[in-house]
Amino acid sequence: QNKQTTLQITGMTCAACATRIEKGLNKTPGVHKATVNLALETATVEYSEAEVNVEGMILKVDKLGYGAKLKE
Ligand code: 9UX
Repeated sequence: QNKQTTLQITGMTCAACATRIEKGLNKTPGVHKATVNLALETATVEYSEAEVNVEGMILKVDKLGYGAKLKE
């Protein structure tokens, strides 16, 4: 099942941070498409809920050295 969610990201300083997070999320199994908006500090992720969940995405962003939580 395809779903879309938006994460609130913290810790991004420059545009390359956004690219790093995008690449990392896009490499995560089950993520179809991740787009990071540096100005809004968000990541919009299209994913297959059978393969990955929000917790897994947050963990991935955390491993890359940034903070993430589900956007309110
Ligand atoms: Mo820019 Mo971000 O030099 O981890 S890549 S601050």
